[in-house]
Amino acid sequence: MQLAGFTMRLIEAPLKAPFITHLETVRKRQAIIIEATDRDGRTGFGEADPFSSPWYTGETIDTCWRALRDFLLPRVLDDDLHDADELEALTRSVRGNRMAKAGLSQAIWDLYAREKGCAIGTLFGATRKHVDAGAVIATEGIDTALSLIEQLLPAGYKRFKIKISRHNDRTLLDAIRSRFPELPLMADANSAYTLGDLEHLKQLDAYHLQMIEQPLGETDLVDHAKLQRDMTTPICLDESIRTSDDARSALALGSCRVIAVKMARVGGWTEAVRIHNLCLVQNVPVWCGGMIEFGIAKAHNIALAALSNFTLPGDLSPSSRYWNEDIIEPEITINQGSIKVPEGPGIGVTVNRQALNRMTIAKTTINRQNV
Ligand code: OSB
Ligand code: MG
Repeated sequence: MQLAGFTMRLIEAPLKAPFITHLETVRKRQAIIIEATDRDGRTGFGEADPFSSPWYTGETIDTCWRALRDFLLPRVLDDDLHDADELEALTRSVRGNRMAKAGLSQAIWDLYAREKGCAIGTLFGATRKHVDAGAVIATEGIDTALSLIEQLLPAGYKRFKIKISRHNDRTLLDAIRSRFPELPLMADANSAYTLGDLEHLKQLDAYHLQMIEQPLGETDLVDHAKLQRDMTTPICLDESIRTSDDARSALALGSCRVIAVKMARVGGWTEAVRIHNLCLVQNVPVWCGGMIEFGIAKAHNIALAALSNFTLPGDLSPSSRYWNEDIIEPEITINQGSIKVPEGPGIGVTVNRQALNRMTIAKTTINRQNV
């Protein structure tokens, strides 16, 4: 590939409803849209999805913007990137900043796939034509949670994930299980517990959850292994898996039986696929995690979830779940709990430039000559 430059846009839009966890309430979402352009004028799009404050990972919109503008994009434009596969090695000298790297990785791979005229997932061995949709319930109050589940049921979501914490877990799960005894249900704790809560956590086995996501510390592997030995509910790791080395360690220690793969958390396509492949050979199922993302990252996620070991429904929902208007055309839709994997070149959807411009609050362009 012959890169000409990048345009970064900071966008912002309100969520239809607040996204509430015990760590933070998100009301409006910002993201960094990265557009990579080659010398033939073709473009590829990526989306970096840190939050405005560092509640989920240590990165923020500000750190990401600077990592991209000052280090990652100049590094890529300084060198000749012949093949998208070289991106990882080229940016290895920039430590961490995985959410920034994920946005860049998406832009480069989308452009590369468009140059080749193929759907992005096929570059990584994706085969699925449809992926299962999963809903995330992140609200406050039991009645709100129950009515939201009720409201989402007709769309056919293949699983529901409820955010829990130490103070609401039992009452919330009791209420859901008495109203929906057979609902395919899992819970995400976002590190709300410690191993000191072992006896309490063992009681959650009674709710036959598909899994419990990240119950303990956000970098822990050892305590999760102890907890998994004492719980029948499978543990799924989210925050603790930042790299394929983390995944390898977690599987060696027995810290989990499932892994949530998030491109944003692990630095992009290459590392996400590496974790997928590692889990595949060890017979550990994975699913595709969400970041309350806009359509560009969502399209990348759908393409990723089309790989064979994504056997569990992920946090994949239609554009209309969180947004009044998305930045892609056509928007992502759900049909009987299923989302069609776009077949066109790259991520297979087009950026709606009018919508993108309306949401843009900052913009910068870095071309090869002004590096
Ligand atoms: O912990 O899985 C999480 C969203 C943002 C940050 C962290 C998490 C989430 C989700 C996914 O739960 C929500 C979604 O995109 O549908
Ligand atoms: Mg999670």
